Amino acid sequence: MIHDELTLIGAQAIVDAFDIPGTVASCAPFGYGHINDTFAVTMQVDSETERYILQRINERVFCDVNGMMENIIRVTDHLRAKLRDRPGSDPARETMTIMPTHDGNWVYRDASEDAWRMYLFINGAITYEIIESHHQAGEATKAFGVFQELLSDLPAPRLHDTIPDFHNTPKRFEHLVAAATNDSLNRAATCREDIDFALGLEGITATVTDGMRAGQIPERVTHNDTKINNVMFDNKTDCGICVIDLDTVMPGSVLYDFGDQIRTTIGDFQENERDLRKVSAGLDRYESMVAGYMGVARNFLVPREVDLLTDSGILITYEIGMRFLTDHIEGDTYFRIHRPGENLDRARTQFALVRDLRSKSDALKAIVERHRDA
Ligand code: ADP
Ligand code: GN1
Ligand code: MG
Repeated sequence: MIHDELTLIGAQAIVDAFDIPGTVASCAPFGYGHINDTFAVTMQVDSETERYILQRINERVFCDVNGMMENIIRVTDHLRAKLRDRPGSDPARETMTIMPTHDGNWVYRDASEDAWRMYLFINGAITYEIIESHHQAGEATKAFGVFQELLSDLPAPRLHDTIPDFHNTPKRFEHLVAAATNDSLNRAATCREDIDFALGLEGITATVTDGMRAGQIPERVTHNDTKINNVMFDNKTDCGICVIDLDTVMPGSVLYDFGDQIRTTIGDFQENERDLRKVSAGLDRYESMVAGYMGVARNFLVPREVDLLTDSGILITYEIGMRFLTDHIEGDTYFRIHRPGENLDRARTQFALVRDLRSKSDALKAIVERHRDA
């Protein structure tokens, strides 16, 4: 079944498994995620309506659904308990709420064995593919900073690694080399310059992994997929209210989290932008991002993490560029595409941003220095 093909009848059959009231009034594809199939479901309950998010979990990407859901339950329970103690917070809007099935599970398996889950819809809030102001940039980085801080005392045991080696940049590099060498679809010739660009940066791949191994960069509970459309903004206040898409919350480095925010927030262009002249990092935008993040994270970051904040943006943009390029060469089996060649376009956009960030690195690092101490 493809993403657009969930009929009302099909949706009702799935929704019936969940412990929520009413009948399905509408069900439509929702959002721009690359991995799961997401639908907004409106339930009619007497004369009222209530919305939910229904998702089919991509099990080619998330092989251990139970481990992933266990992580999400532990993380959202912890966030909810801490938010309840914060005056003025509304846990139902500031963290995800998972709806159980009638038989007490977090996932329903349909007749085809597809795995489905249901979240409460966060009303009165929006996600952006491209933000509209520096204010929103600071709000987004702050929201992820608060998320990291609230999870810093998550009790043991260690969370499951939902995707092992997710941010192991050297392994991502090796995967690209293998894909380009095998070249089973004969696509490498169409992107030789892009492959060469990626190969030329091998020297930076281990910046974070080596630092973690050496104990200079702490392992923390991190989100690992902090792109801008994974934070919701309140419609009225324009504040970042809820971090969503918790599938990759697991042990990691805050550097990859801040880096992916740089990648998706520092400019005014789409991830698949073909006009590479538009791919430019804004220094004022970065100032807002760093101010928003450091206002919270200054309390817990170690000096080495602050040193590497700007480099983390270069590193993860490079890493994700390699992942798009690898997927293009291997036949687009991982990231959802909407047109042939989209993964190659996405890779080229990432590499253009890597070039731009590297050329502005001194100015960007000076911004971090200005915000290092309160
Ligand atoms: P993916 O893993 O495919 O990226 P997400 O979980 O990020 O899927 O969901 C895709 C989009 O659906 C998000 O960018 C957001 O716009 C919307 N969304 C997800 N969860 C909710 C929610 N609980 N309330 C409102 N919108 C949501
Ligand atoms: C995927 O799920 P989504 O669309 O938020 C991917 C991220 C990439 C991102 C690139 C589990 O994120 O790692 O950075 O696409 N998620 C997974 O847009 O691979
Ligand atoms: Mg997402």
